[in-house]
Amino acid sequence: MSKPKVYITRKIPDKLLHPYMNDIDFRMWEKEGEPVPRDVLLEEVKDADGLISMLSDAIDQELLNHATRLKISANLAVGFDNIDIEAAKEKEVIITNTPDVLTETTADLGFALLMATARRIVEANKYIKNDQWKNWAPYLLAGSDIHHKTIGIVGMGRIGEAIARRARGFGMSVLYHNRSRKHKAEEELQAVYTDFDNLLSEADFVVSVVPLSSETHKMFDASAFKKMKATGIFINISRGATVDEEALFEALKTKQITAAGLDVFVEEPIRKDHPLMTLDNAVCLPHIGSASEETRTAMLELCLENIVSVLNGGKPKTPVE
Ligand code: 8YV
Repeated sequence: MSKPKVYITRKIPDKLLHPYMNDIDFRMWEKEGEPVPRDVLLEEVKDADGLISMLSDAIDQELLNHATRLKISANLAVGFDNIDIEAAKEKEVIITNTPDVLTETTADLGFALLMATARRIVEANKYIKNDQWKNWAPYLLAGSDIHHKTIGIVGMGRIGEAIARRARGFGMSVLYHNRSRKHKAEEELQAVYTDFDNLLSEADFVVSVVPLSSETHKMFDASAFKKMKATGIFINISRGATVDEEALFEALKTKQITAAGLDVFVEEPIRKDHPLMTLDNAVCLPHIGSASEETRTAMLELCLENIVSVLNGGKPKTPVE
């Protein structure tokens, strides 16, 4: 009997595959600098039993129609907005994600953006390297304090809670908004539930960690930014499409809000000439929330465990249900 085939849509280290190579025929897209072309992916899934996909791969009806042997698609992310879950269910393709293993790393990055924007780290780095540091002045590159300020977390899931824990370590007050109340976070982290509008107007730092859905699409729009403090800082580590980027650009350009730290964008990779790229008060990152060596390895190992279990007739460890 031939081995089952698993296709991986990006290059990953061979050493992660070694434990399974006797039983599985792994194929992957080897070119690091470019994503797998859609026609190649559609061809590869035709005889694949398993797939490891990334957020930028659309696992949609068309792909699922091509993938007649596919039993499982393991998404290398906690989010799965790139996947047509209903279509996968209909085709009886199991979808898995990578919750928990990336929680703390992604919260670290959220906090890194918060600190970088509040203390103007990127501007300061550019300033010194551009040889602009000729004198010391009392308010040279003065930012805003972080400690003892108020953070407003929109989306109090696992990552939201991990951010709240960090914020408490900085002596911050924590406000949150979520579909449902989180009693554990309220008791253990003194997180205070509030409605969205109040969070926007009270928080010094507004952090979006909310999953993308029809309700959260563009929830940070012109009216949301108007409600924020002029000293307010907006951080987005969830999905670009939770934000109206034109409205955010206007709010930053006109100093309606002070700064933004953005790890995610409506279109990824974002274009170099995108208006947000022109602003000194926007710190922008290429979607690296979970990108530590340790966490990306843990995420890949989890994808592989899910695939091996399903191909051996077992249950996936972290199914999307
Ligand atoms: C992804 C993310 O892991 O987990 C998510 O939902 O947004 C990131 O951590 C990364 O973009 C790789 O797909």
